[in-house]
Amino acid sequence: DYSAGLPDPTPIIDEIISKYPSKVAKKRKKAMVANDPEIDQPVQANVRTIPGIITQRGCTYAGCKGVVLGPTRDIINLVHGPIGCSFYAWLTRRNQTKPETETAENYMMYSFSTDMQDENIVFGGEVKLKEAIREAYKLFNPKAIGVFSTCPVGLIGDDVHAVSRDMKEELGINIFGFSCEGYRGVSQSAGHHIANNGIFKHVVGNNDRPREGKFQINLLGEYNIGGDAFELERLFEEAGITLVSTYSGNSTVESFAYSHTVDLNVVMCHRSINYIAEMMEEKYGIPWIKGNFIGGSSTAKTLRKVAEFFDDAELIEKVEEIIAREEAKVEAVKAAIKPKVEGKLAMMFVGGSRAHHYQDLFEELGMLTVSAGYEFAHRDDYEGRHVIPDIKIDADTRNIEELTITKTDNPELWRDDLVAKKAELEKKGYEFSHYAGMMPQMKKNSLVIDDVSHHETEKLIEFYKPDLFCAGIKEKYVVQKSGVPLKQLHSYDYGGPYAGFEGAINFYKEMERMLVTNVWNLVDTPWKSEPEIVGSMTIN
Ligand code: CFM
Ligand code: HCA
Repeated sequence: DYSAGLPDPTPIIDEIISKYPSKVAKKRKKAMVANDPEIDQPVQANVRTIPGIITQRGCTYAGCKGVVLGPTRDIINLVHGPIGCSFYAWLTRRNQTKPETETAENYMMYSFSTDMQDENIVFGGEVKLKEAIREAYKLFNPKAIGVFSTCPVGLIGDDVHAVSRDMKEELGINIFGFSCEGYRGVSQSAGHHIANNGIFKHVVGNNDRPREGKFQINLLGEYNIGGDAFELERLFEEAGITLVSTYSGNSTVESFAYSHTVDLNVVMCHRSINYIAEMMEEKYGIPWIKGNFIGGSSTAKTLRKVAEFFDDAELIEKVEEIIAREEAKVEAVKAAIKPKVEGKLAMMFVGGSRAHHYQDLFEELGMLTVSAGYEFAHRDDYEGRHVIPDIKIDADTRNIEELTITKTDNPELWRDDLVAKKAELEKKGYEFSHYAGMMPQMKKNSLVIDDVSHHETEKLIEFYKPDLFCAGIKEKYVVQKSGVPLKQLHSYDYGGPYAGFEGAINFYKEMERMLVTNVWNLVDTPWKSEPEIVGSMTIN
């Protein structure tokens, strides 16, 4: 019972790292912080995982191909590499899409790969890549093809950019490559950056179509996992806000090409897409604000922020009407479920934004987050500083292409009016580009851990005996075998949507289903009652 406050977790940290060799212990300790929301404390983040430690992290290719470009339906995402890299990045994330018509381009049900073989590793794979591009073009006649590099591509030196340029010229469609080899960064994060730079360079700004609608926004960092984006689209549409493009849930590259014509960017997952927001601001004068649609009150707050930006009486009234109606539904379900789950303890170790955003939902239910961390976020995501990312080169991406952003040459497109509006609102105390991180929101003495390891996960469960652990598929069954239910905050365990008002209702019900049950008390590890089988192995 932590109702009187959480205990200082320093002894827990010390015990966790006591199993490590001293050099490793020293390094891991820097990634663990006893939180104090009142003070700024550094947390080690975005550094290489120590070899030998079982991490939750994925690779740079996963961040580029799977995460950022994966949900975009009208581009052929061709993976240059062994077949497994393409197969395992194919819709496992549960990103949904809804083409405008039955015949509209949608390649998401296909998995494209050059299926690299030993021969290509020895003699080079560029010829095979060209043939694959020609074949895809002939079969599907797409408007764009993206080529994604897997580890072997960088190791053998195939030039996906030169191949893409040649094929673009030969076929006359937009073809571009990504140097997103899995090993390029320390995690998925480098892949986000590479993807953002590539889309910005090759797609954004290709179509200066005239404005449509009075209030135009892009939603950045919303990937339509389990249908989240559909729920948000519903709200924007009713409010009369035109959602020009989403990066990249339920998206098209066609819409990316004119996404620079909006008035405002609303950034949901800051970690994966902040680069696009910053580049659009620098080149086109489009301001961005941080938003969060996880939780009923966060959704209401973000909708109000958007309406406030447009400063239009009719819009503000409409948004308030939607909030009042939807919040009544949310409140009714919450009132029924909250008493059953209040005071329960949660832990969450996921990605680069959900481990923070989902804390809002738990807070709404009166649950306490005792420990949390990201897999691959950067310090700003934890500490909540004002973010000015280096958009030219990032140390963690090493050989990333240099991308120099300058104010657009076309004066029509540089939005002086928006820049002036932003300045005016800033004077009123309105915060732009400000990102409130995870730590200022978490309770005193909660334990923040970056890139948590398998050993640390087991220890945390022993210490805190949480009622719920939130992570991904690799953690799920290990945690459940220790008698603690695990909710996947990546794929939502086949559920969702969890964003917006309807999403909050779905999530509350899911918490009731998972937490108000005795089944977990009945689970015991088999080795407690049966002796461990100690085998011997003979190698002939
Ligand atoms: Fe952003 Fe995401 Fe996440 Fe992410 Fe991911 Fe994901 Fe995630 Mo899995 S973009 S950082 S790289 S919110 S795929 S939709 S669930 S780790 S917390
Ligand atoms: C990724 C994708 C992932 C993995 C989820 C998990 C996702 O990082 O490559 O480990 O369960 O959301 O699908 O984050």
